[in-house]
Parts: sequence; C-alpha cells; structure tokens
Amino acid sequence: MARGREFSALPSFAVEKQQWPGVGVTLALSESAVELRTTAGSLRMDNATGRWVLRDARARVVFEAAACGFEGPRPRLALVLRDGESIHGLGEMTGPLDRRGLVREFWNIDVLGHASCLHSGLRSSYVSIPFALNLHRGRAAGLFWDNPARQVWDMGHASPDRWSLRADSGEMDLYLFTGPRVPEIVERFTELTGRTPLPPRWALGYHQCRFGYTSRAEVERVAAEMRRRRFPCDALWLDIDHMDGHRVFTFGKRFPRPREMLAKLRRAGFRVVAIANPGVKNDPKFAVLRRGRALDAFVKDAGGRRDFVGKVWPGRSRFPDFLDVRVRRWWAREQAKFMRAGLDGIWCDMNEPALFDTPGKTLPGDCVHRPAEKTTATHAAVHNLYGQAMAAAAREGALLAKPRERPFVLTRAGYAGIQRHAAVWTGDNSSTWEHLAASVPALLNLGLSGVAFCGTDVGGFLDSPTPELFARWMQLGALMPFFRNHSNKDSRPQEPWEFGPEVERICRDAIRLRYRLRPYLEQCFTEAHERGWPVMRPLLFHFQDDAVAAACNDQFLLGAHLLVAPVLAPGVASRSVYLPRGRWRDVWSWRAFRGGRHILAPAPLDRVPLFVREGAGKSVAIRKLRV
Ligand code: MIG
Repeated sequence: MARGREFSALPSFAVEKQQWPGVGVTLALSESAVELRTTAGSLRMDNATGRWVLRDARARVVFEAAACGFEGPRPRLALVLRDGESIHGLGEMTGPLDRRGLVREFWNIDVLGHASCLHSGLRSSYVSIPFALNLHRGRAAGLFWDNPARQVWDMGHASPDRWSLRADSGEMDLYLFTGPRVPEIVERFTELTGRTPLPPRWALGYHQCRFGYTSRAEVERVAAEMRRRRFPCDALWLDIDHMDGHRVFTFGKRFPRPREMLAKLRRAGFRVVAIANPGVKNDPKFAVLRRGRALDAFVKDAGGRRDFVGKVWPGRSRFPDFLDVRVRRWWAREQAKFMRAGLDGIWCDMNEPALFDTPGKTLPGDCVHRPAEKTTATHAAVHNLYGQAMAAAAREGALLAKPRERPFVLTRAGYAGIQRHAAVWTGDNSSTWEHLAASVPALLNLGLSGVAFCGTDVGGFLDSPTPELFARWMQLGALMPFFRNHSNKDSRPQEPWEFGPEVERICRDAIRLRYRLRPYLEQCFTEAHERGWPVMRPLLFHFQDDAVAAACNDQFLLGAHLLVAPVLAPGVASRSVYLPRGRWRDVWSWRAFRGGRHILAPAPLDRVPLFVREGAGKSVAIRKLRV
C-alpha cells in the first residue's frame, strides 16, 4: 500500500525470490469492500476505513486489522491481539522469547552508544528484522513488513489487546503467512528472503577472538598455546589492532609480514578472520579512500553534493554507500585484495553504521544514498539496510578472493534476509549470568527470523567472567550455531586455559563435544540451507501445540533430535528440564524418559543436560555421543 498513486522506486533488500508462480485469485468488489480469495484463504478489506481481515482456507481468522493506512507520511497498522496469543521472532532481541506486552523499535544501533549494556528492556538492537511469528492456541501465523525506515511495534504494551505497528516513512509492504505450522512459516519466510548458504566446515568449529590481540607475536602465542594444550580450534580472529591507524584493509607495523604470519597459522591448522569497519579514513594519501572518491562511492551530506564526513575509529571518515551496487562491487575488490594475503573470512563491525560524534550515533537522517540508478533515498528511509548491504559486499569480496571456497562473513548489523550474506553475532554483551541466560531467547528469536547461523560472545564481551560462569558459557557456546570466545580490551584474559586446570578441562571437553557433534551440526546446517529451519530451535518449533514447551525460555532443540538444557545460574548441581512428548534419553547416563513432563537432571559443573529424542538412533552422529 502506498500513499500516492505510485510505488517508490526503492528496491527491496530483503526479498530474494522475485518470481513466484501465479495463483488463481477471485476478486469480489462491492461498494464498501474488496475481497480476495485464493485456495489458501481470503482477505477482505473495508474501503472506507482500511480495516481488513485475513482468514485461512477454513475461514478462521489469522489476522484482524482494526486500522490500516497513513497518518501524514507515516504508514500504520493496528492489529487485534487475542487472549493467549504470543509473539516471537522480530530478529535480534534482548528479553524473553515471547514479545507480547513489550515495545520493539526497528532502528539499528550500536547498543553501547545508547545504553550502558544490553538489557531486557532495550527497544533497539544491531539487527532489525520486522518479521513476527504469532502463536495462538497452537496455531501459528506470520507477518513481515518490508520497510527499512524506523518502525515501532507496540505489542500489547499501551493497550493489552492491540498490536500497533508504525513506520516513519515508506510504504506498507506486508507479507502475511497463514501457517498454521511454525516450520512452514519459517520455511516460507526464508523462501522469500533467502536461506543461509552452507558455511565452510571450519566455521562450525571453535573460534578464538579478543579485542586486544595487539601484535603478531601475541596472536602467535595464543596459537601455540592452543596447540600445546590440545584444544581443537579452527579459527583465530584479528580485531581492529591489526590495522595501520585503523585504515580498513591494511596491516600495521605491529603485524609485520602478514602473508608469512597467515601462512604459518594455516600450517598450524588455523583459519584467520579479520575485522572490517565501513568508515574509510579521510586521509588523502590512503589508497582505498582515493579509489573510493574516484568512483564517487561515499554517502552524501544533506543536499546530496558533498561526501558526508564523520568520526569513528579511524578518526574523520567517509562512508561507502553500500546500497549502490557499483560501490558493493568496488568494496568487494578492495576486500579481495586484502584477503589474498591469506585471510579466510571477514567480520563486518560498526555497520549500523555506528559513528562516535553525531547526535544519533549514526549517519544523519538527511544524508543521501543511491539505492538504484537515478534513485536517491535519505538515510532515514533506508537506515536499517546499511549493515545488510555491507555484508552483501563482504560476501561478494570473499567469493572474489576464493572463488572455489564457501565464503565466511560475520556481521553485527543486518535486516530481513541477512542470512543470505552473513552469520550474525549479538554484539557487546557482558560477562554476567543474566547475559548468559539472555543468549538463549535471543538466538532462538533470531533463528525464527531466518538467521540460522548465529551466536553470542562466549564468556561475555564486557567485564570478566568468574571461572564458573566461563565454564557454563563454553558449555552453552559449544551447542550454539556459531561458537566464538570474544572479550574486550580491559577484560581479564579469556582464553580457555586462563581459569585454572579444572575449568580448562571442562572447556576442552565442551569443545570436544562440539567436534564430535560436527557431523550432526552439518546436517542441521543443511536443513537451514534447504528449508531455512533454525539450527538452534525453540521447543515451540516442533511442539507448538504444547503450551509448556511453547513458553520455554531456557532450553532449546539443536536440530530436531537433541534437547539442550543449559545451566544459566551459579551454584547449580541439577536443574529442572521439560521434556516434550515422546521418549528421550539422557545422553550421559543413557537413561530413558517418557516426555510430557518435567524431570530433575544432574548438572554438575562438568556437564550440560542433554537429551536425545527417540527415533534419532538412525543418526550415526548422535549414537556416537553415548558416553
Ligand atoms: O567500538 O573492534 O562489537 O566485538 O571487539 C567498538 C572493537 C568496536 C565493537 C564490537 C566488538 C569489537 C569492538 N567493536
């Protein structure tokens, strides 16, 4: 729905599948209403008020809009919420799995620029995916509003039975999913927005990172220690300290002879991923800046004539207009040149984009982009696309550098469809039990939103974990889709041997468990690639008719067969576990349990409660887990 007579020329950066087979539609027009019917259901809209009702094939109400239209330039929609209806998905979120009663603002931010930490009341985050999966009496439905401007969704907060959705500008591009099965909806949403490509095998392993590996010698020390202590580890990461004065795609003096360093690490079995920030240092002698300017590649100031210049890590910087396909191609070439030194992946950070010195800590809303030929858009209208478009360029660059290998890109910011381009990590968390526990619903909602390849900073980024917290985080991390230990400059060292011999052994066992599970994980990623199903699934994914399962925030399914009940609090020696219907086996004791009830599972510090579902026996990978 558009406000004027024409639709905007802004292409969708979310939708991948543009061509769909035709469906037979019956159109009934009367004075007061329009009704569309297909074999899947019907939509009836009232001409005067814009109210509409979507019904499924059996005429059951799926969504009911009490209001729909424009308030000045702002599209808005008000949906009726029913008793017991829950709302999930919504991309990257803090707080519980069910979003009912809360407000979500879709506006990508560098959280630390706006709040002192990630907390459960945060309205915005680094990634915005305006997609919801609703569950009501065991029946699910989905809604996706493709609009990359700021959106605010009040989901029964101001008024308990109203779900009000507003955007600052743009159109009402709604996709409605009649369900009623959860897997179907996620499958369909990812058919529309694309699916996670198969990652390289090494990317499913253990990753070691830190903001604070400041020299080649330090990286090599960590590598040597990893091998000496016999930790399986596939990748080491370079944070911003490898750069020359924070100039993107460079190595500074503290990382001499990078080719030699990378070749040596590779021989020791490590892949290396380096960070890339969008801001290009405004240094007239810097070759990347010069080539970018020659191409007229940067986002423009209000008015559209001069390049916008703003402050971030490199100091005053210009910002590539990734929405422009020419700029993505150029960036891909620059990145490929850098990667040819021997890098295996790229980590896109600060791509909300985050700025240090502007009022909103991002590009001003009146900056100008060029999302298609002869089409301009203000930054405010396309803000949530910036990180996504950068990630797309990064994937293209990785493919250019190594055309025969599966690319690996990690991104902090993104929009609906980000899974086509990159894995997502949830940004700057803290080393607290609350943030460990928050990892679970955050990753589950990301998974429901199409992002199968995701993880949180293991051990926590800010502050320092206790040995116990670190051990529990490694145990959870080993069962998350993306498994990377990362910490901040002023945190205590966080390599897995830094917490004494007991925790070192527990961490090694947790990592080894992941490597034993790798064949199974690969099957899960194949499912993500082929059907869009999450790797880490909420219980409601397979047990949507079970209200206890649907409300579960602190357990998850890894693929269809494994149930994980991580320990998320200190001092725990056993925990309550809900087993949904069916028969389950405790992976450690091989005891069998009948589901549909809670049990108490032993959970000493060296063990994470893990259950395999009966019928999974055919899966060799799982049978091997038996200890
Ligand atoms: O302004 O590159 O979330 O993972 O270590 C902070 C330094 C920039 C934020 C990322 C974090 C990374 C850090 N970066």
